[in-house]
Amino acid sequence: MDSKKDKQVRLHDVQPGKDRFRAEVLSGLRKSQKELPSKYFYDERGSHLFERICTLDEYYIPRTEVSIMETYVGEMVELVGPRALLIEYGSGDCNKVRTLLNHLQEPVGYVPIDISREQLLRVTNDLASSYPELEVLPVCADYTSDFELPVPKQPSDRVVAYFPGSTISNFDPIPARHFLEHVAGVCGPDGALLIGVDLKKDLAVLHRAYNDSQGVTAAFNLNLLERINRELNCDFQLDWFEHYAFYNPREGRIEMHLVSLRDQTVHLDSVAIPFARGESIWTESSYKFNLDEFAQLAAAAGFKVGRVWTDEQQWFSVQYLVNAEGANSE
Ligand code: AVJ
Repeated sequence: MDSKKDKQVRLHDVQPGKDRFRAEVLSGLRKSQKELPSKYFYDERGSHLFERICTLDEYYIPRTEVSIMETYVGEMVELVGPRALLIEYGSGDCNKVRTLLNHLQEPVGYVPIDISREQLLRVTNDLASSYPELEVLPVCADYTSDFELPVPKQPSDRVVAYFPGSTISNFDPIPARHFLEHVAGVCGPDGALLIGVDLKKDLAVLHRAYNDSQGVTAAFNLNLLERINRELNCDFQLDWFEHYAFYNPREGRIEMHLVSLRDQTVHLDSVAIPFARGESIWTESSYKFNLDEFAQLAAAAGFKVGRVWTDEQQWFSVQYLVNAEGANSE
């Protein structure tokens, strides 16, 4: 018997189709401030580039979050309790969840959700071999849209969502509230959300994190245009656009843009899209919070902050949110 084959996990695939991609690109490029949704960064190449960003010294998020997870995982799993169903939004390379899985008591299942199909397949097969007892139920989806979650074979005592990496930073305030409301609904009254939240800090540190010296973030940003060229019938000239990222203190967010270096016209099928020199496409926002601001956002979505763990410098936080009305809120 081929035991390797037995461990192959089955992927539940509701990835957004090409039509949706094309429609979102077109409507974004027709706005007066042109924009593209940041979720489309993560094709195969984009996911690789993001993994490289995560190894950069300047990009402090992953190592800070990992150190918080490793220091406090005992307290985290104690709050989660036994027989939990763990749902991860944007599982990426599935590395951070291993810290939790190594300590959780008899988790009944793990549902990683990610938009990057190839990466999801690759990493969930590895994960299933590392945790042969665990039921792994991957879902390829845009988790900002509605889709059905797979049901594990064993009943769970609690549904806990895991949303690391401060991906919540990519949402504008109102969509962020809607997303958290949705997660609160998925977890139910006894459930919880363990979430990584990036904090406000020295502006030079923030600036460097999105303007790394090796240009990996620039390549990650520009790859979005390359992907659009490749997957849609489009003719962006990559060297006529430049990566531009800055902190907007009024809005409390990093903004990433791609700035047109000349007057030019780009075509998507038969649609001509004019660019003036200096005009930008806004490709990503990355909101930074202080603890009060995030507690307010959580409260607006029906969550109560149960516990906050941070690093010594208070650069990053991992937070355990519970249903504000649920049994665990006291
Ligand atoms: C994955 C959304 C947390 O905003 O810091 C990294 C993505 N963009 N470098 C972030 C990103 C540019 C990242 N998040």
